[in-house]
Amino acid sequence: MKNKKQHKNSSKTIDTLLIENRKFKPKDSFKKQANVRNADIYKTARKNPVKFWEKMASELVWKKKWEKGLIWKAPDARWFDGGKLNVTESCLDQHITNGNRNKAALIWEGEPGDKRTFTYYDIYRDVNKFANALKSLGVKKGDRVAIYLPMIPEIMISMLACARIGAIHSVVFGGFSPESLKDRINDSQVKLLITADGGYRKGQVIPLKHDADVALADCPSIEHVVVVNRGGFLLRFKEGRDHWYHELLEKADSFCKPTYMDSEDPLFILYTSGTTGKPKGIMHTCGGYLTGVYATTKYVFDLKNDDVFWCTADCGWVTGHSYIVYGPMANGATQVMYEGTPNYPDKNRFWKIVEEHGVSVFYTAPTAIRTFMYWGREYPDGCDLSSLRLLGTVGEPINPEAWIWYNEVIGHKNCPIVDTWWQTETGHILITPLPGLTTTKPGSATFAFPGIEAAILDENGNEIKNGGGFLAIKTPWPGMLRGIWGDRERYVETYWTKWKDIYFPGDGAKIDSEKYLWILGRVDDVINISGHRISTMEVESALVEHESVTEAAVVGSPHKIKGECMVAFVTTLKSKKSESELAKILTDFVSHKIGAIARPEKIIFTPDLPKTRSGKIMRRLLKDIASGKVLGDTTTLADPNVLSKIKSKYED
Ligand code: 7RM
Repeated sequence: MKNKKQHKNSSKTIDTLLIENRKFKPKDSFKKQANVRNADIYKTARKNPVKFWEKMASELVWKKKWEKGLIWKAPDARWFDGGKLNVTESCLDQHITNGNRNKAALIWEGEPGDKRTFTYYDIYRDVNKFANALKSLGVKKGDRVAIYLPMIPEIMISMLACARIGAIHSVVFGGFSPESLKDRINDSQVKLLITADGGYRKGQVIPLKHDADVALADCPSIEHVVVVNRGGFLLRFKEGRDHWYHELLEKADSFCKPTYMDSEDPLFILYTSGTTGKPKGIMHTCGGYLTGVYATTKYVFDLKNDDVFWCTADCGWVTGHSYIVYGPMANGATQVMYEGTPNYPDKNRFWKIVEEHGVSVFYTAPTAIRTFMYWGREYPDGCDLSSLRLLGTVGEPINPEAWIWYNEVIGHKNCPIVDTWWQTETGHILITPLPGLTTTKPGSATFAFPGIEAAILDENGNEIKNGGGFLAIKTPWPGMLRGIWGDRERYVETYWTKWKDIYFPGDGAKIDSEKYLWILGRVDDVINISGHRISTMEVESALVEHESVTEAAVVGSPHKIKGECMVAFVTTLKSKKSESELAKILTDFVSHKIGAIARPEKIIFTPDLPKTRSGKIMRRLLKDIASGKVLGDTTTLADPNVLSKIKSKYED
């Protein structure tokens, strides 16, 4: 741990990363007990990655063993081809007979303070019953089921119940607007929706069923709606279409024979933002995905039988799919799930939960860590965090200052930190330390997981051995996306055209002289706000839908807590409203169209936008303004005067 230099400017992640050279070795006490203790794992996996993954797959429950580990015809992979399985047998059935039957699978806390604990048998029983209920409502293998629920145990049960019968789930984050829910339902022709009367957030009830009803006015493919009774909030029911979850469960048989799937059959769709206004339905399959999440959960989080794992993500994001539902359950873990916000009723809520349930492995996002830093260390300091033994981060680059704080204030310098890089598309962690082996550097996700080949390439596909470029994944991996729902062309175009047969994740990165990887952030029109991917195009198209807006350009700007935030530059029709009134109207409008997470932080009204002579908006220059940078090349502007006007307006 040389060089104790303090980094004051935490927002300048990229600059800070350049001078970061502190190192943290795993402690002997951790190394001795780690699930991976021998660095040969990297060598063995590199020699024969498919064999490495086959070994991991063989630890899962298969109905029929695969014939071929991998068939790769870029950009299409078939993992464990010919194999048959139902993922719920690995996640549930095996635990009913292997000694985990009465083990706590899920320790849940609602935001108001209500608590429920489910053993593996409890989850198994409810999943079986709900799977039967879904069948009785006509859901068949391959049908799509949307899930629009708060973070309550039923979200996990619903996902697993779909998997039990081979239905494809599409979880839509509860914070998304009715419009967003509608688009996702219609894009994949969803047959049944699972929602709740409401859920708690920040002490308030989020009226999910009400919002779902708004969406469903325009969703002709929906036949049935199942409603979980979360809080007894008064509701309108549509006769014949709407059903109570608890009533269905009461009537259902307690065993549902699993539907056996081909390894390559779809398991779920999850929508994520891309560079256009339309979200992409990322498709994942059964055998490869489960193998990837199982292996990474076991080796990255070092899970042991008596660990208490808490991943703070929402199941509406891929992190909740992989590291709440499928990875931990396949490992037979005990987990904590929490419904609400970290500051309800007070800013110590997370640390109270850690203390009360003895959380030992904790996985959260850098934006949350920066928020905790900002609130002050008295909140964690007031709680007993001695049960923690491993910490993780995901979602965005972590600035070294936040990393050090996490290590000292939460980990008491006693917990390795795993900074894990991956995407909705990758399905599972691809770049990460192995906690018992890797010497970490704050801000670096370190090295590719065994069996993964990552590199930094330039525009032409030449490898960069020391310095910056684009992150690339050179060989297929089991949890990789198999496509975008209904859009083959976009799949090929987005991920597989930059270089030949090499996956392009859309992130900039650098590699240092010791081969450590440093992920720097998106290089496309996607920005990362609090670990959530938001397409600037999506927000632009929402803005121009408003009657008063003629043009809009949205760019990312550095933000102390959120990592990035959105700044919208808009031109409007003449209006009697003041700019602040209009700004409020427009932020509410975006929130209504997409969801509160997509709200612009700032709206700048300008009579004109900077354009090239051919009429293209030069977002790059707006980004420079919004980041307080020196303006880049302005020679191609049609009217250079526009910029100074916008600039002075921005700095107001
Ligand atoms: C899991 C998840 C993916 C994008 C990805 C990156 C960024 C994620 C890290 C990270 C730096 C990390 N899926 N990202 N993890 N950047 N270090 N450890 O977040 O599909 O929602 O987002 O997030 O830009 O491309 S995601």
